[in-house]
Amino acid sequence: MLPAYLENESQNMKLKTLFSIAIGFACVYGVQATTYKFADADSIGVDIKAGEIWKLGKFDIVNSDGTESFKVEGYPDDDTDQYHNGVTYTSKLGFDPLLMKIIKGNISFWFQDANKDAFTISVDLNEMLFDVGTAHGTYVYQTTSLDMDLIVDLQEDGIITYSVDNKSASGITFDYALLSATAVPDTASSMILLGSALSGFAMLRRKRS
Ligand SMILES: [Ca+2]
Ligand SMILES: [Ca+2]
Ligand SMILES: [Ca+2]
Repeated sequence: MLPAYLENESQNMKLKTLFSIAIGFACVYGVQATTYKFADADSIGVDIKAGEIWKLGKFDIVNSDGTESFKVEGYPDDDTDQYHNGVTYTSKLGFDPLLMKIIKGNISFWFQDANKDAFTISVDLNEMLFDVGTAHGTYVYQTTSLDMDLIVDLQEDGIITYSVDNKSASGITFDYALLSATAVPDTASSMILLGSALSGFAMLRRKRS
């Protein structure tokens, strides 16, 4: 058995190592301009009749919801910039609402109208209503950036729900939905974590002395 003071020495070494790891962790989280990319790719494939509201949409960048990825198919390929035909989108999960902060994001929806008739669709993201106006045939709705309400909604739990209200006189097919978001480390909560690690360390010291 080791003399008591030697045991204490090795305990101190361990604590010092822990301490410097905690500092290193805080530096990585707090100083570097790390960004995280998240996405939820949803393959929908539902027909929504005239006047019907489809309410099952959910973007989730924390947990998987069944659709891992989709490839845009059956859209005009003469305008790839608009329809992204042939492009595959894959979910990237793992957002942590406590440790990360959403800074921006965007949403895309793909719709088709078999008859090429004019139709109107509203996309409802919780309380947010987007009127996409009158469209002809194939339509892609895309926001360039999430607004503040949506960012707050997403930040809270990594989830945004959406529904589609088909206000046109004919049926539509809702093919795909995509959410992309960018997050950065939340320095404030990292510092709180470091703070509790430090006070734990201080308590250990007091207990042993
Ligand atoms: Ca989803
Ligand atoms: Ca999905
Ligand atoms: Ca939410």
